[in-house]
Amino acid sequence: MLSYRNLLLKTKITKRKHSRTKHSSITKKPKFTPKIQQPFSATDEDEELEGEDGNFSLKSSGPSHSHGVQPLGNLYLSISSINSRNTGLGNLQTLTDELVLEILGLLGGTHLGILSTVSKSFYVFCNHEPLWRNLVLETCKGGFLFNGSWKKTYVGANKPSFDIFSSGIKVKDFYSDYLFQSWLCANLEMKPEWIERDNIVRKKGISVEEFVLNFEEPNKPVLLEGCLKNWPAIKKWDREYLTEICGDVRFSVGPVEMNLEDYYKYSDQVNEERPLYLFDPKFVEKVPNLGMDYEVPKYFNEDLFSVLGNERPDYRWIIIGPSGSGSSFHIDPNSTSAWNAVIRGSKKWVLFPPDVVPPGVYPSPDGAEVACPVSIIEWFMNFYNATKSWKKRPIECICKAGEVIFVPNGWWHLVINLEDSVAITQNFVSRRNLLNVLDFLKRPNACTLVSGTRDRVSLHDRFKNAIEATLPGAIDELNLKAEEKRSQEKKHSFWESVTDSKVGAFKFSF
Ligand SMILES: O=C(O)CCC(=O)C(=O)O
Repeated sequence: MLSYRNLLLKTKITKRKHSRTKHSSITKKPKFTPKIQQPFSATDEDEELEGEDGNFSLKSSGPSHSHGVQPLGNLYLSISSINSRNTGLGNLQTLTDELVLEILGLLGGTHLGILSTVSKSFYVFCNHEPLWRNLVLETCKGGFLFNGSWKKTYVGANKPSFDIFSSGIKVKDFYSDYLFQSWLCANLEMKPEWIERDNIVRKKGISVEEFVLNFEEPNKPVLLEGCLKNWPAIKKWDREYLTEICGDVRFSVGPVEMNLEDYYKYSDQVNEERPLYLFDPKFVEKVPNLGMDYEVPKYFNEDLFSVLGNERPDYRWIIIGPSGSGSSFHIDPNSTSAWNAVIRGSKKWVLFPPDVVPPGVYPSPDGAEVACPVSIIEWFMNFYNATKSWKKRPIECICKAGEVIFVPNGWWHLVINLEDSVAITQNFVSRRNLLNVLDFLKRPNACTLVSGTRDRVSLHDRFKNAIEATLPGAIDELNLKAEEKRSQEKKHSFWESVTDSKVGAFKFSF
């Protein structure tokens, strides 16, 4: 029986390279002081936890094993006041949990296995699933068959004669916020109130001109309904079809490459904080038939990076992932805009405009790195509520199969799959964001900021020259228009500063 009373949770923060590739992230040591969260208390055994703002439900698919780890707050209510986390670590107890895990991350599977027998504390730390996940990804690359847990997968692949306990041992009196939260985030269901807010503008059957005028030009998100009706993918792309047509082709899945069948076997069973996500920019080159099953919706036909031919940066991705997978807060690469079309499943989106950094997200001053909570669910748990009282509330929606969302350039966005999902996304440059993109590519730190291409520093010049050759005068024309717009805005804001526009009366004062 777990009794989670007075739970104090910390936000685990990870720092990731930002805006460089769509979905490659590097977890580094946190740089920011974790926030302390409100107390929780638990009622039922492993099924439901109660927080200040209501109940948290655990996934019914069988929560992964917690090894009995309890949040630190529970220690203050225990009779014994012994934390076996500390007694079992000896002099190493002064290290933070993150540091202990970082050190254990230097060990191979055999030593991790041996160390886990030293004390209850080492047993819990050495069984931390992300350690085994790293070992599997390092040793097997993408060639593994997931077997219920990462530890079992590692042992099955590397020491097949070994028999390991099928269910983990529960340790008494082990208190750690870090490990508890990691387990909790892997096993929590999304709460209904995190999902229900839907304030995006939805449009069906609008013309391209309306789209440009009302959404692309003012850089506002919109959800477009009904524009995938003619995509063969909508009818064809079920799991059976995709696995057959893709065969042994390997797709990018986080740091490794996997074939679709193995990836589906993994995603069927997985319960982890940040499930591996299939996110492949070369899917059409790898399986040309996939490219024939969809076409770019008419709103996004202008695709100026195409002037670079094969030298263009990555721009289209197939995205496949289980419920709970997704993309944590980021801005899209190279100042491009994007569309994301859901073919199967559904996705919850949270978007903030370029001038509002989402709570819990800390970009570095040059924008090259972003620190944010380790998992998407952790962001919801610890920061979503804060957005309710913000002046600039985020745009939110659920994008369902058959729907497309337009993500304007510079907007922060987070996405979590609410079901097993398949989607296509493309990033693009049109005349509306060409100047932004050129500015971005010219930044002094372009070599760290630009993504999706090897030749980061010269991309600006190559792109500009190719545009000038293909669309002579277009850049000058856009610059002129932008200049006119700026001076209009200046005039406007001067006029506003001397008048009270609401009542229509002058407010000169001397
Ligand atoms: O996970 C997703 O579908 C969202 C992808 C995304 O945010 C992106 O491609 O920038």
